[in-house]
Amino acid sequence: MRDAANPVENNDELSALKSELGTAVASAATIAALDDIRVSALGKKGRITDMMKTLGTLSPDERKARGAALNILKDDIASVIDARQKILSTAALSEKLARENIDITLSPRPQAEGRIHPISQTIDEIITIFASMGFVTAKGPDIENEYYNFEALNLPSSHPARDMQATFFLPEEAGTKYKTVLRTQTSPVQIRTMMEQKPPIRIIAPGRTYRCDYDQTHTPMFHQVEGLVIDEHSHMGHLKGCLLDFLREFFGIDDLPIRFRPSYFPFTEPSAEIDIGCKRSGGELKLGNYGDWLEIGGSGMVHPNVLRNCGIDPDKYQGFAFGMGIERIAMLKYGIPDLRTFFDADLRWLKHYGFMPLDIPNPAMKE
Ligand code: 2NM
Repeated sequence: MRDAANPVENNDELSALKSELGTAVASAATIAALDDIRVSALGKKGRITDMMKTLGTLSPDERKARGAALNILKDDIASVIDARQKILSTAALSEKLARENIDITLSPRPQAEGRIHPISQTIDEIITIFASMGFVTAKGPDIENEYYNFEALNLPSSHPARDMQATFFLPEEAGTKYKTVLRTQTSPVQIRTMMEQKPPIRIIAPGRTYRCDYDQTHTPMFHQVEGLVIDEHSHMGHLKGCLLDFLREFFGIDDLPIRFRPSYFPFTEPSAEIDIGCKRSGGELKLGNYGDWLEIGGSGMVHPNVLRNCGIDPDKYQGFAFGMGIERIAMLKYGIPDLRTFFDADLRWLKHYGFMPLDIPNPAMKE
């Protein structure tokens, strides 16, 4: 006898279909595979749907019995598929969560707070511009002795300019001919280079210098860049053109004029003070071709005595040298009003005037 209470189980065809679909559902490994089974059984052209379409050909009694059985089968299969779907989607979620695991115990990476100090930025710019003009950057010790810092530069110990420079002396060492000093300019780097290398020489020496001086416009440590060219034919015209090209590039002003004023340095002859064009109005200073002048550095032809001191024959070789204060040109370019703030280590100041590591070295050099 068939179980009249279970119209699917007591129908061989429907119970076989139910168990076939049940097995297929149980072994579906993915949601996509399960969807295929759902479509093949319950979709528009699915097997159970097809069976329902044939109900119309049956007698009313048969139709009623088979219709009820098919509905039960349809509901059974749908709920088996739903149950499997829940299992598969839970598993898929767990797998995704495991795959996308983030270690929240790691501390977040902080935003970079540091800045490049305007002096470092300015030195980078100076090196970049002079490099494009064929200058190599030379370095030397901050702690020097009086020979390299004075004597070789044509400043004998009797020379009054030695006192002018407010030198820092280090404690004297017994048996040394020359006292140890903090270099008062970067020229000893040029002296060492001339002693070590043969002309042609074309260097700049940017770096720290020290003088015992402290007021609105002087700090005991400051930065200079000095340049030196030694070959057989360089002259004042080359010096002026070289400084003109550098200063126009550095300040990004195409028609910036420069002017040489006669001056005196023991290590150059002739010597010239370098001025650049500017205007002053209402306490404001603006660089450019406006008729007024601002001193920016010193320069000249290297004195024959200096060449001789370095083992270079002044009858064969000659050349020019120049020097500038780095704080000064940085203040002019970046509108920094107070020298002493460079060395206050004030992080708010640095955030305002400092540079990001990837900033273009010189905004005037974009192309
Ligand atoms: C300046 C002004 C003029 C200078 C001279 C030399 C050397 F070593 F070749 F003699 N180096 N730098 C020089 C000349 C520096 O700074 C205001």
